[in-house]
Amino acid sequence: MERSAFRIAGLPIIAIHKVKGMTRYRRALVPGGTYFFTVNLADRRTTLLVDHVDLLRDTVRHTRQRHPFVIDAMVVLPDHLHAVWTLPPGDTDFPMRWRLIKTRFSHGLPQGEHRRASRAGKGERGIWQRRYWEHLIRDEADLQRHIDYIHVNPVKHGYVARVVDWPYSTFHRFVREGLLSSDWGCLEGEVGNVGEMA
Ligand code: NI
Repeated sequence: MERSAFRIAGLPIIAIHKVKGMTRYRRALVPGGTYFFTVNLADRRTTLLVDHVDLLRDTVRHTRQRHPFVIDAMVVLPDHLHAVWTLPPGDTDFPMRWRLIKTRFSHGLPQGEHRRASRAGKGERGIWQRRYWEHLIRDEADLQRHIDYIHVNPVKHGYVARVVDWPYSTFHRFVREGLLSSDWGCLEGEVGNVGEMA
């Protein structure tokens, strides 16, 4: 039994115990307020998101300052990202937030990159896929599954052998906060394929 807790923007996530090395979280879910997302680039062969990860970070920060939300977990892969967000009570406007992030990131790219990526995606707004996967988190088990899925994703996609080796992930925050150990990993079968799109 291991116990620790931390708060992000006032929302406590409490790790209550570990089962076979996996941390189980308990936190107060805001009904209707926590979502899992998969957002893809139009051209899945490009690596824009990690090539320009600082731009992406600034873009997300800029958007959050104006339209707050909590990032419960997030991972950035070269051509797509996965995230779990909690929106303020009564606010369900994640489409506006994604629109702002996608637009600002696209316009922040160096001209050459922007043109190349736009061409590949067939149009000015073609850097990102227009549609994205969204899933309303139902309960704590669902939250757990999606957070695990996010953290194991770089391994699942074959970018690294160990979860800890992928830099663009909230996994490292979880380790810092004592919620996960740095050697954490889970088998793909335990997490399943909850959120990939073609
Ligand atoms: Ni993925």
